[in-house]
Amino acid sequence: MRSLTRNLVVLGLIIVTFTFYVRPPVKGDNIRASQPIVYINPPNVTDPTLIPSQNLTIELTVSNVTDLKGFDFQLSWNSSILNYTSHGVKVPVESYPEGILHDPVMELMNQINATAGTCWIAFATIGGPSFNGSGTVLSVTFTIIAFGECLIEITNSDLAGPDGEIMHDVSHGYFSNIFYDVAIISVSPSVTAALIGDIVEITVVALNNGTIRNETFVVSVYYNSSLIDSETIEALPTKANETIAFFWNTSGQLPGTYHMSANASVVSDETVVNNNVLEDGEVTLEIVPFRDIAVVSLIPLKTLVFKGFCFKLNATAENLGNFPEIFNITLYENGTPINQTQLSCDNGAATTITFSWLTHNAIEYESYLLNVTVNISNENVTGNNSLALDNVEIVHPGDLDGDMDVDIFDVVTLASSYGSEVGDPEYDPNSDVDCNDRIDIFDVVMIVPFYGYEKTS
Ligand SMILES: [Ca+2]
Ligand SMILES: [Ca+2]
Ligand SMILES: [Ca+2]
Ligand SMILES: [Ca+2]
Repeated sequence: MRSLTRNLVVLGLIIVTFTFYVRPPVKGDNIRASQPIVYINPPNVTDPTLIPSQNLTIELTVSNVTDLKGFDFQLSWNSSILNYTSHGVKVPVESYPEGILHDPVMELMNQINATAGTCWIAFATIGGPSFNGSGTVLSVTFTIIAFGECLIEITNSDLAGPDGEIMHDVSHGYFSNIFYDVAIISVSPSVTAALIGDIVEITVVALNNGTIRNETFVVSVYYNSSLIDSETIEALPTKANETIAFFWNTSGQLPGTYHMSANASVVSDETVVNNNVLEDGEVTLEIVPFRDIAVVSLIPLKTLVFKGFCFKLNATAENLGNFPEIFNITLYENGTPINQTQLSCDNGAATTITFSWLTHNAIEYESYLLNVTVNISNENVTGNNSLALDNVEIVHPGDLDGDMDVDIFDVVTLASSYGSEVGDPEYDPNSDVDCNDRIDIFDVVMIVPFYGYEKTS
């Protein structure tokens, strides 16, 4: 039973030792501190900023060794990515305190094949003491000449002591400057301001900023946080960019300022994602101006107009457009402008103005055409800009019934509304001769001088 246990322990040790020594290289290998180990330092160089033309220096290091008298190492690397520049063997420690082996040392092999990407070094201490501890064996400097990844492989590793081979672990190095990165580098709306309903073109430029892989990804463009459209970019080569035109139909949007942005979908293994979104450019949308002022009513305050006396009419204009307007409103007598004023009116609102027509030069018992017209520039609808009062008759002062004389019937007509005011049922605007909204003795007195008039021809 004891013999079986001992045999199992020995077998286990053999398996463990064998595993440590011939274990295939693994990227990012962990280093075992308790065993002698030969490794590349730094073990894992993954750095996308190491672009071609930059240098990389690695070291071959022995750690935790006892009774070391000599070594024989061979390295290999991918020479299409890493181009050998120089190297230095760090023996003995008397010359290189960070190195290994004690003086005197003999160089058995010190050979670089830059084209093949290989290195072979073998040194031994002849007659000197053994080396114990840790130290650098070799430093190699490369010039990076391409994007890619490769192992810096320890293809042979022999550590020799007085008793022969020193068992140890081996850990290869790894280099990569590969990275995957797509980005939006420009978002440009074609205009900074547009009318609602316009089509706004937005030009987006996307970049494959990665090092080795064609990228297929989706570019989406947004106004504020709302999607306008998406498009897939197929197999964009590394370091190439592509320009896409998007078209934003602004129909139905509210007036205001909108922020444009674009987004590139994240590709696999992408690490830099903050450049996948770019907000740039604003578009201010404005309402399409619709301008329309209309004269919607024209109401005379009297139906009979005494020559030489006042005549008033109320004109109401309405703003049927979509923003406030200031405009002229004009009263015409038989096509001749006789009174004009300026009005302001909010959209959707109406304004009433009272026009006075002075009739001193009018001809009695002739008909006049009065017309009120509004004018604004660039108006969308102009057919509603005028209203007319046809056949406005001028009569002799006092002829309240319009029968071409001034007699008792006219006086009786006035008397029937005597004492009334605007708003009273019996108020008759024709009888309010002086247009002061009240029918009183002054109105009577004003027509008395005309009593007895009769048109003769
Ligand atoms: Ca990115
Ligand atoms: Ca109009
Ligand atoms: Ca009369
Ligand atoms: Ca009056």
